[in-house]
Amino acid sequence: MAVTDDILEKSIDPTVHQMLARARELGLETVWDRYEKMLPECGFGELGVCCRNCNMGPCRISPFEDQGPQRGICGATADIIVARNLIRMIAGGAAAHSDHGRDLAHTLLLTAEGKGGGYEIKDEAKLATLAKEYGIATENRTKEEIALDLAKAVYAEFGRQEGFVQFTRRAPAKRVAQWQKMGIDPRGIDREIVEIMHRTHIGVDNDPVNLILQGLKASIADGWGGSMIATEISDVLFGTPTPVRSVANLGVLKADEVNIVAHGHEPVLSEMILAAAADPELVAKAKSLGAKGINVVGMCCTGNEIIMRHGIPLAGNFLQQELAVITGAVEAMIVDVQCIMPSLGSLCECFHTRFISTSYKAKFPGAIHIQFNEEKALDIAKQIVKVAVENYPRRVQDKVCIPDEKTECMVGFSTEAVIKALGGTLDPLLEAIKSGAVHGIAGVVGCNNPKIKHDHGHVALVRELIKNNVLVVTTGCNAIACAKVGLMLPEAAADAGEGLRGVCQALGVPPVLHMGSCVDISRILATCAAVANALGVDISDLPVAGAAPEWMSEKAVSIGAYVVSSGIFTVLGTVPPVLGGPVVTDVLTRGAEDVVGAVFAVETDPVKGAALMIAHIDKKRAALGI
Ligand code: SF4
Ligand code: MSK
Repeated sequence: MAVTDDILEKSIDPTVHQMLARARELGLETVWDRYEKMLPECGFGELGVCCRNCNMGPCRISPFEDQGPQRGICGATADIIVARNLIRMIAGGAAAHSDHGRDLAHTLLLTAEGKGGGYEIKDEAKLATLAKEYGIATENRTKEEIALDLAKAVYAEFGRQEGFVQFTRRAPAKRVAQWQKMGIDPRGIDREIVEIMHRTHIGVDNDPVNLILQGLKASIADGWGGSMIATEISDVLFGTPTPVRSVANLGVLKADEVNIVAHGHEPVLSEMILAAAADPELVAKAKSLGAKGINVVGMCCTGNEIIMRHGIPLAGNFLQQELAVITGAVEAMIVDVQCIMPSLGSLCECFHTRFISTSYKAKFPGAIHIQFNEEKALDIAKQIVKVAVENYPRRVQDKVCIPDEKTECMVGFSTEAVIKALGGTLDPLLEAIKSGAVHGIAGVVGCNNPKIKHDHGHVALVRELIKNNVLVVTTGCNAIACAKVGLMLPEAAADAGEGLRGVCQALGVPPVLHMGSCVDISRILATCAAVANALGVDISDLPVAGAAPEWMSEKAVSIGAYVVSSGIFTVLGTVPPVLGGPVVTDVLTRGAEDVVGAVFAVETDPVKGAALMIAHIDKKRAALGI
């Protein structure tokens, strides 16, 4: 297997180098090959100036005034088209996160009604906290009675027509007042998403700024609504994460066990897969077929969900999903929704791997579909695990090639766990920020993207931040990248600046805190809100910044929009498709300051991206007089 120079350029991760060389040896195509075949990518698409919103088109606007059309057939300008396209991306992302939240609400409802096939309420303290927030009586009531009212209350957030989404009121009063002033305080989660689809239909909203405001409104309904519901209800059902040690990278696959990769996003399925994999009958069956046991590992955000609650090893992030199959050692790739490449079907056919889809919302060519149903959750999970176990004898040993690399990590820093690590109050963190030992806080999140050297954007940016005493909180594929290079160990404090190093060493925590999956960016929002409320300021006054160094998904667009809408300056490491609209670009990078107190910046060099974040933190510190 030859690791050539061009392979070295694709990732900083040695497992990726090894598996890409292996893919070439076997004549298999990966996401990187398909990316290269796609080049040059469509210039109109990159600028965001193509429109297919009606069948008079498709239309595309020429970036050169004297060469080609400057308006669509209906008369839409480049800015109208760019704004419509951008907020349709937000609608897609907000819908994905929020449907995740809805599924959790549904599971809570079934569990409260005694119909949850194996689920139980694990965090009663959080249930009580949320009940109080919603004004639900708790005295002399069973946890199921309280949970039923809570499930109905959060369910109602999706279809609400008027009023506000309850969790938005966790934001500082000044922030809520600004949202109300600008008309972007969301009414109901679904309503704001639907309104984007209406406004972007031909002949409806043709004011780029008005369109973007609706995009921000829907994104707030995601971050402070759908995503926050997903996080909070997951905690009620599966437990609020606390720090736990585990390992990350493809080396977590085992040569002598049944390997099951749980990939996707929602913990509803993966929690039951874990329970099923511990079933004595299935373990005995695996042993009878020659395996030493059943090894469940996570991929992408499902991986984040189960590593932070159970310490289950994490196989990798978005760009590693195909590579896991190419190890030849995966008996089953089990998926639910989001970030699952449709290429997995044909790739699994080159190996013995069973590709198992489980959601009626997400079917794939080449997959076996076993429909998951919360009411019979454990039974169906056992059925799925059985397929994996029975597949073990079909493994072709000559095809097995598992990289050695795996790195230890400490994960599971929910807001509650952070406060506990601080001794029960935010005060030590506030003092550290005031003294300058912690210069600021950065939320670094988001995907991988073959446009950028895999994990380089994430790791280089995070290293630069901690070197400059900026505490990093992270979720999603950034979290996985950081775990794989050892940045999530308390020992990584040695790589931090002197102030941050001292704080981390005193508390025994890493300088990069794992806060969970993509929906758990809501934990970052809640932490920022708690800090701002403690200081009596708005989030936009805090020395905090955000970044998505390798983002690619529509969910990331919605995330970026709600993070900026929450008052947090955000650096994007891949260029969003907006540059064809000068008004839209100006609103996002300058004008938004007057609307929400924060803007986007685009910087493809991660070290320069970190410098922008640090400069922003400097500015906020100076304004606070610290
Ligand atoms: Fe073209 Fe306008 Fe139709 Fe879009 S909505 S495809 S710009 S005519
Ligand atoms: S999994 S949305 S690739 S972070 Fe949440 Fe990773 Fe992005 Fe999916």
